[in-house]
Amino acid sequence: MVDYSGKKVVIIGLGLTGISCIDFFISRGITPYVMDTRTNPPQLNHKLIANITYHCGSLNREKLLEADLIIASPGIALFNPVLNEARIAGVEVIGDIELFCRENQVPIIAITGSNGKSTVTMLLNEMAQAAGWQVGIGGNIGIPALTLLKQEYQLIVLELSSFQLETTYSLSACAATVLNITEDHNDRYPLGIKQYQTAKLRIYKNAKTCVVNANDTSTIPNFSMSKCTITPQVMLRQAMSKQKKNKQRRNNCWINFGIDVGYYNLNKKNKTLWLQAGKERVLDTKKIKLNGYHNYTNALAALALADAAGIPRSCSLKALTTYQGLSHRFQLVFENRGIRWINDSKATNVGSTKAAINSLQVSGTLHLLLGGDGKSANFSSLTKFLQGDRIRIYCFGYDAQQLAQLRPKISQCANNLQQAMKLIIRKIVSGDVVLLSPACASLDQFHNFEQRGDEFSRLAKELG
Ligand code: UMA
Ligand code: ADP
Repeated sequence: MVDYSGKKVVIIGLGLTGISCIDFFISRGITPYVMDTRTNPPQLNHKLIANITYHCGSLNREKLLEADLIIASPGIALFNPVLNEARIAGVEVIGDIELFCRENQVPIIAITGSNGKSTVTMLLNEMAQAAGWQVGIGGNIGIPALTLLKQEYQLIVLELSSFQLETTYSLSACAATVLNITEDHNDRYPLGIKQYQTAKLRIYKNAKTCVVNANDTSTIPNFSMSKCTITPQVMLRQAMSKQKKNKQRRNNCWINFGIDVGYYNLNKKNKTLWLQAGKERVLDTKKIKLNGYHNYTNALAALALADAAGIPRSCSLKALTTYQGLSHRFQLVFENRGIRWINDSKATNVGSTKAAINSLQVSGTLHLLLGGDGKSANFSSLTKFLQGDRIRIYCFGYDAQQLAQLRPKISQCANNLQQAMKLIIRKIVSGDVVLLSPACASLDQFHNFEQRGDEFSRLAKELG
């Protein structure tokens, strides 16, 4: 247990993370100082705040410079000038995951990536439970990691965002993965995708087994994401051989998964798609409850992590055949008169919307709802997924106009989701699919992606 006694601790952010940090320090006899840039953060009424001094509406420079230790919530951009000033003045700035890692003694499986983190985290939860293990899950999935210190576990599965990894130094996972890297959070990474990638790759530091995506070389360290003239296969070989050399130095193990390539791979044999581990076919994908190619790669990654953590293979495979997936992720919420309504509200970046379109089979027309806050994304790579005359696009929210420009002739703009869905209802016929896979965050018009997904589902049932 780390001794923080006598330290002046400042916590920034009065959200889920901030509350869990306040609780942690109080339990160790330290009263932290708390600040939040919002004037009236909702957690201000929390019982833990009762005896705590706080400052709201801005960052309090004086208090930050006086501190010994600053705990920054993931929502706080580290390039904030005041925070930078404190760092330069020698104040230690860390996050809740770092606090957790310094205390934790239980093996950790750590998961990051632009998409699929929650799904893979939940799959590992199911796999470990199928083996009868006491397993705890936390991190970006919505359960602050520090709350996991309150119970005994045999295994902890952490979903980690790039924001959380930026302030983490002591993570030492038994198995870690970067599932994939596609553009996201441009508003937080002014230096571009390389900066975002660097944050994500921090997950491998000290990890015993590193699980990389053979189809996505940017998940492999020492690999430049800048334009390259060699083929992805050659790039992958080079990067993996570099890793093998590192392995001898650092005694860690590298394993890969992918479609058609990788140790854990998706393989077609006699029209059947199999999950394969090495040379062995381990599961017919028809038995997997989750839909879509992207979920098959999630299953492969989960299997690789579970094997590395020592979960019996038979238990992991059983979990893959029973787990139904989380709400708001490519979820069929209503079907009537031959029309399917799919809620993929958690698709908050371009990569996840591409995965949804790739996984769909539509006999009629696809009515695609795009919109929200794109977080400064460049949407142009979506265009090639929006081709043909069997697709119509309906845009809403902050980035509606920009999204409609991807294919102006088949796009319509509306003020909000409800109006956009009213436009759709006049046109749908049997065989069509209505897909909410917005490629944007929801925060411009909703509290969160769950509220957006719930509104879609409600309207689907009401209108459809
Ligand atoms: N705040 C400031 N100044 C800022 C930004 C935030 O004072 O510049 C304050 C807010 O006013 C608020 C508090 O900080 O009072 C909220 O902190 P936060 O935004 O860090 O959110 P938490 O409630 O602590 O939730 C965080 C994660 N949120 C973010 O990373 C933005 C949650 O992930 C995570 O579940 C939770 O910790 C528990 O670990 C959410 C998320 O959107 C789901 N993650 C992003 C994503 O998945 O794309 C990365
Ligand atoms: P995350 O926690 O990283 O946001 P989720 O499992 O919650 O990931 O899924 C978020 C979105 O990404 C959903 O729209 C889902 O359908 C999509 N998705 C899930 N796995 C993948 C993947 N491997 N590649 C691309 N998109 C994915």
